[in-house]
Amino acid sequence: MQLSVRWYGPDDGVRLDQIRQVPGVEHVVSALYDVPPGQAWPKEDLARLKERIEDAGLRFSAIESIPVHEDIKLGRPGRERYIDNYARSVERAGALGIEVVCYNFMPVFDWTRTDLAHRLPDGSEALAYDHADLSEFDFSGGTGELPAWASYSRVELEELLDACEGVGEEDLWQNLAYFLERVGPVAEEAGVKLAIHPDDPPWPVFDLPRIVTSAAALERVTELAGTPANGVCLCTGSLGADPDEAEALPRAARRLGGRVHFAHLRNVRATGEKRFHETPHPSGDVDLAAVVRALRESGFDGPLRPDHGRMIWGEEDRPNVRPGYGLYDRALGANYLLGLWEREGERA
Ligand SMILES: [Mn+2]
Repeated sequence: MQLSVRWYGPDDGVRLDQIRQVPGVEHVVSALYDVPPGQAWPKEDLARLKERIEDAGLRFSAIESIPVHEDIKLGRPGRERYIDNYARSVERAGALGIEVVCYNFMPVFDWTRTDLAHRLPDGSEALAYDHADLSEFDFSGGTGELPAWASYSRVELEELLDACEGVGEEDLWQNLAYFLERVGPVAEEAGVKLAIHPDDPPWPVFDLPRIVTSAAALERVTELAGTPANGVCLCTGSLGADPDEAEALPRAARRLGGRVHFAHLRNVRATGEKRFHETPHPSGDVDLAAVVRALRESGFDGPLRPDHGRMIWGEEDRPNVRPGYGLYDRALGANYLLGLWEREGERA
C-alpha cells in the first residue's frame, strides 16, 4: 500500500516538507482545488502540482477529487459537455502517471457536519454531526456556511434545488451509470483507477437523495460500466457513521477485494440516531485492525491514508488549516495505520 496524506495545495497551512517528516508517508493525495466543477483540468497545472509534490521528495498517489458537475448527477442536458471534460481530466491524470482518481456522487451538498469543533473529553476538537441540528442551517447566504467543495450562492442553490425536484434514488443510479459507461473506458485506457467515495454522512441530508450510503451500494457501483477501472474508495469513517455499516466494514472490504482502489481509514463514534463525532484513529466504532487485515488479505496495493484528524496540541490556531486536516493527529493516524499494516503482515 501507498501510505498517503492529503494536501490541499500551496495554500494549505500544512506544508509538504512537514508531511515528508511523517514516518512511512511517501505519497500525497491532492487536487487542483481552484478549478470549478465541470471544467477540464489544465494539463500544465496538473503537471506543476505533480512536480511540486515530487520536488518535496514525495509522490502523487491519487487525485482527490475531480468533482462531478451537478448536471451529470442530476442528468440534465448539459451533462454531455461536462462528461467530456471529465474524461479529458482523467486522461491527463493518466498521462502524468497519477493512477487513482477519487470522486463522489452526492447531489448539491458535499460532506456535511453540524459542528466543526466538537470538544472531546481530552480537550481536543473533532468534527461532529447531529441530524437534528440540520434544521438550524440558514441558506439565506447560499451554502457558504457549510463545508463543501463548491459553495453555491443563494440563487444558484435555489435553482439547483428546483432541478432536484423529482430526481429520486433510481434516477441518481441511472445518472451514475451513464457517467461511468462513458468515463470508465477512458479511465481504463488511460491506466487510471476510478474510486467513488461513499456519501458522508451516509443518508439523505436536506431532503435530497443519496445513493452511495452502504457497502452494498459500493458493490452495486462496481457492477456498472463493465470495466475494472470502475472501483471504490473505502472510507471507513463515512460508512462507519451508520452502526450497521461500521460492523460490516471488514467483510465489505473483503467482498470488494480488488475494486478497492483507495482507502480512507478513520474512526467515528455514534452517539445516537444519525448523530456521531469523529474520534482518534485507534478508537471508535470501526475495527480498523480488521479492515486492514481484510485489505492485506485481498492484496490491496493502492493509496491508503489517514482521514480527518482532531485538532490537538494547539493546532486549531494554525492559519489555513482546514477542519479535520491538521498535521498532528493525521500524522498519529498515519503511524497507527502503518503499525497495523506491519502487524497484519507478520500474522499472514
Ligand atoms: Mn473519506
